[in-house]
Amino acid sequence: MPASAAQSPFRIVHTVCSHDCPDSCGVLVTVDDRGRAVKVQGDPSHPVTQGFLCGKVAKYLDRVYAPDRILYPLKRRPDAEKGPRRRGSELEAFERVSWDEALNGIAARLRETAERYGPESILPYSYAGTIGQLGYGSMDRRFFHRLGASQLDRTICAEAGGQGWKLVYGQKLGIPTEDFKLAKLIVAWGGNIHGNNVHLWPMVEQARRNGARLIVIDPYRTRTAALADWHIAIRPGTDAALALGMMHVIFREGLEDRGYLEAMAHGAEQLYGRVREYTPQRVANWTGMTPGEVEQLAREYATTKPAALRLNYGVQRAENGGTAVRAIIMLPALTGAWKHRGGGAQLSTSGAFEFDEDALRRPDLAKNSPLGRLARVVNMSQLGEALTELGQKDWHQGPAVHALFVYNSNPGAVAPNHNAVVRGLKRADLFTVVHDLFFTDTTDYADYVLPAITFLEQTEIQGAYGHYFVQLSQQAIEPLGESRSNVWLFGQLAQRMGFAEECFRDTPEEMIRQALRIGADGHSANPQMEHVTLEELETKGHVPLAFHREPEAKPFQPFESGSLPTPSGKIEFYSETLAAKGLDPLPAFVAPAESRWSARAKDYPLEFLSRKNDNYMNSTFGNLEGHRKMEARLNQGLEMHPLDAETRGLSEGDTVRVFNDRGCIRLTMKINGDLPAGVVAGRLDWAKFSPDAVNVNALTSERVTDLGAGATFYSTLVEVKKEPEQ
Ligand SMILES: Nc1nc2c(c(=O)[nH]1)N[C@H]1C(S)=C(S)[C@@H](COP(=O)(O)OP(=O)(O)OC[C@H]3O[C@@H](n4cnc5c(=O)[nH]c(N)nc54)[C@H](O)[C@@H]3O)O[C@H]1N2
Ligand SMILES: Nc1nc2c(c(=O)[nH]1)N[C@H]1C(S)=C(S)[C@@H](COP(=O)(O)OP(=O)(O)OC[C@H]3O[C@@H](n4cnc5c(=O)[nH]c(N)nc54)[C@H](O)[C@@H]3O)O[C@H]1N2
Ligand code: SF4
Ligand SMILES: [Mo]
Repeated sequence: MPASAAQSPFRIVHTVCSHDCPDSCGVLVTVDDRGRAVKVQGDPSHPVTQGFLCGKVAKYLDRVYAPDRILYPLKRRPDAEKGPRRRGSELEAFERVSWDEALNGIAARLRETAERYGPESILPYSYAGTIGQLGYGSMDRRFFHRLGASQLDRTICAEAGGQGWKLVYGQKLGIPTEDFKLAKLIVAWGGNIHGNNVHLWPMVEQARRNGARLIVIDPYRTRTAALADWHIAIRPGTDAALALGMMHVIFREGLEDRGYLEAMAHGAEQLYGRVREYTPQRVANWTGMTPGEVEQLAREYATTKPAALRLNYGVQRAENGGTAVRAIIMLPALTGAWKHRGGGAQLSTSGAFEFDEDALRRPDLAKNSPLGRLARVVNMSQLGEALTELGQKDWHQGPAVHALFVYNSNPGAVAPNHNAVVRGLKRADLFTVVHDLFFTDTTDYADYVLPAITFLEQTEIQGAYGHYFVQLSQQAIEPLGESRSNVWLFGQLAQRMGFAEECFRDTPEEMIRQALRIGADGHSANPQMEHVTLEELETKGHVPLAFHREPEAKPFQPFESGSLPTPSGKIEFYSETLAAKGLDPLPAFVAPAESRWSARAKDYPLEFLSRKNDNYMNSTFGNLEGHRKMEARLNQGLEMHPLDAETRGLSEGDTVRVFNDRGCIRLTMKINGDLPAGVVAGRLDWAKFSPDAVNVNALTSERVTDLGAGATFYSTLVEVKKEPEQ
């Protein structure tokens, strides 16, 4: 080692960004000799990270060392009411307690609740604050299974599309991210690549330098759409119609790949019968396109090879989102796009990572719970109902919810039907614990607030939903103050509850070995990870899955040939699984119950998109000044087409009330052509930043998607009126 390196006061630690983003970047953290992180940078050796980070995480030390981080456990003061607090005044509602006091107090209350109402009256609520394998679901699940608490159906993001994908292909695999650079046509369908999945963008740029075209299908002119060769501003919730119309044209013009269909697909004949109804004219009436545009898109898609679809999650936030995803992903099967490297589709690559989740989560512990079985399941996309109506409706068996344990999530901001959620959270008899790093819209209702940590402060193992690399995230710095990881918290609580099972004492290192099924020879026994060792992960930080080890010599082309894990072993256009449930086995377009075609539209005629922010991660980062400033430079407020503004007599800068029968939010008018007439948009922000302590989710509903019972954030009708002058 050169003398200078030996004496360097800095060390560089390989970590992994654990935010809920497809890119799962390798992040190199520079730590000084006092143990303080002084710099973060993208890992240049990671083929997808390519040495850069998004704008949010490039400023990550602002989050790690934010002055308002919660650094010790807190307990609500007896006289402090639950409810929204001004930023900066949250601490007034709490008193500092020791971890001992907090853990004992929580354990006692959980025990009492379980005895009095049954353990299913306790509801854990978590999502993707961290997507590391341990932090997302391990010790926490062990704890709640053993306790007999209700299980949470984690539907808020990806279930509709996930189920749609599995019905057609059996497994969530897709084009390797790096291979998008080989495509000659890229269609971003309901995905904001530039804003939400920025490490795919260099591949798109490279493809375009080689002559590829980029088409974006999105009602909103996102950064990605503004940079596209063709932006199709489709009406929300009409994607299934467009996909079926494209298939109509493809069959009509003989552009399908007969040989591929013969070998790989099930139900092509039936699909042909179905799509005959979807003429370009009818599809144009639904989507707002012209019939000529539907035809042009179908021809360009079917005749350009390789053609890559980047289908992201925008489509499946509509009520018919599961079917829409199903219909769209049939396109590359119909044209044989999977045969060409760089062709096919990508929704998520997560199906490729088969970590040993049962070993991490131990569902078998439910047998040791007072129930002696797995507990009932509550849908997280219906938290408002769960907190206010459960126990009163016969469709949800079991007791009302009397204790709520929130971690990895901020339902006070992100859950649909905000006002119902808040009514539930305000219940004086509801015992609420929140484990987070900041005072959020949810901590304002907590009885205990516990301090959590960032990905710099723990050891983790992580896959990805936007690439094929397993990564080890090493602890770069000590947890700040008394903050602690999810694994530590639930391990400790288990001790206080008197759970004797050995697994509650596992260390993160032991759990990483379990997730990887590390055998006596030091190798993983997981599918596609046979070559993975901890030593290699420690040295390199990232290791590709087996099928992606030699991408040039042996490229991975999913669904090019062979048998699939579907009931027929083929790509399923026609689903016997759905038929057996009495559902339509073929895709069809059904207009959402909240759309311009529904009766509700008489009262609430505008389709409302409650969108994400380019500089936040859902609600995460929304409290940081620097991130707020970056976001403020973009369009904020209520965005509306000039025609809709004119009919309502609204001008730029007016304060307006955006409302429906679920709620109302006041926003400032922004008139622009970034969305079609009839569609308006607002951004997901923290409720506590608005004067009325509500956010866009005051308008969204708890209605769920056709497949997977997911949330329907983008199927929402509203009306907009000028706020009367005071
Ligand atoms: N910067 C940033 N990055 C993120 C996130 C974030 O909040 N900010 N969130 C992360 C998370 S949790 C996820 S799930 C992913 C999501 O990544 P994306 O799927 O890209 O996310 P969305 O922004 O929800 O939706 C994409 C686009 O779909 C459009 N859309 C809405 N309705 C429809 C429709 O009916 N049809 C079509 N074709 N398009 C429609 C929206 O206008 C939006 O621009 O991004 C992750 N990355
Ligand atoms: N209107 C509208 N609503 C939406 C969406 C939308 O597009 N529009 N998007 C939806 C989607 S796609 C999703 S995925 C959900 C996201 O919903 P959530 O997963 O709840 O996402 P975040 O808002 O990022 O909140 C995550 C919280 O976890 C905390 N956290 C981070 N790391 C840790 C940790 O290690 N331990 C603990 N205990 N906490 C941690 C963070 O500080 C943050 O407060 O929101 C949904 N809500
Ligand atoms: S949020 Fe996404 S793009 Fe940004 S650093 Fe994390 S993984 Fe990478
Ligand atoms: Mo998400």
